[in-house]
Amino acid sequence: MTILAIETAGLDKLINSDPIAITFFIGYMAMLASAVFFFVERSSVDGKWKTSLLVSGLITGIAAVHYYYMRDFYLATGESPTAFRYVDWTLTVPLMCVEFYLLTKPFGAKSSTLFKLIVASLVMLITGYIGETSGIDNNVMWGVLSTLGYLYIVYEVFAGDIAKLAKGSNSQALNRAMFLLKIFITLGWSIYPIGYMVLPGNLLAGAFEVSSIDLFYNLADAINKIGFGLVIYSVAIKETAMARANA
Ligand SMILES: *C/C=C(C)/C=C/C=C(C)/C=C/C1=C(C)CCCC1(C)C
Repeated sequence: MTILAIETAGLDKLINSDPIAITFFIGYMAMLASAVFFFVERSSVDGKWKTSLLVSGLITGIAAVHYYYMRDFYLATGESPTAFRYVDWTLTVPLMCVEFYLLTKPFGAKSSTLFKLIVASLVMLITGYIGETSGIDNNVMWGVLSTLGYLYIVYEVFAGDIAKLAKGSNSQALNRAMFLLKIFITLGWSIYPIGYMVLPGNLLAGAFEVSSIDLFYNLADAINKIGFGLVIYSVAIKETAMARANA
């Protein structure tokens, strides 16, 4: 009886230490804890930084809710929760673009810059979703289209509007944050297309099991959503301390 109930709830997967199920659990708790942290820490920073921390809290909070559902879906079906995943990303990636916008706004960032970043991220995610759900014959082509959207974001941050505006600042804390965010965008975000390539018919099919796509995505989400938020938190704390010292 008990065993049956455990199996029905999908908990046997955890008991048998399924690494994917475990990363869904850890991901959920980590996102929730981070969201609480960023919301509470808003009171330690000044003025405009409160908005940046609010956005960090929203990114991790939205992810926490999606991880809650993704974890259940995975335990119940053993399948990858692709639709939940993409709904999460469609909300959180544009919010990460908002973080770049907020960081560079004091140096003249315009809403058109934010608009371009958001359009590029939507292109990246919509084509990626079609690729993941369209089957073996087409996922390479959609993956390539998605990568164009991704590369455009990388371009904006390294050489486009965001890069030019960040140069206008003489704040050491901001320059350091921009440096770290560039690492997140190039190395951290590149984990996603690598995960995508384990799909059948794609470049890494056979090298990894298809199910490992969720290991890649869960790892990447934890690094990028929480790490990104912490970088912003650290610049907010430093800039607040400086402003208070000069006051
Ligand atoms: C919090 C979620 C984040 C930062 C998600 C980022 C997702 C990507 C950078 C996804 C990129 C993809 C490609 C570049 C090609 C293959 C399809 C995707 C959508 C996995």
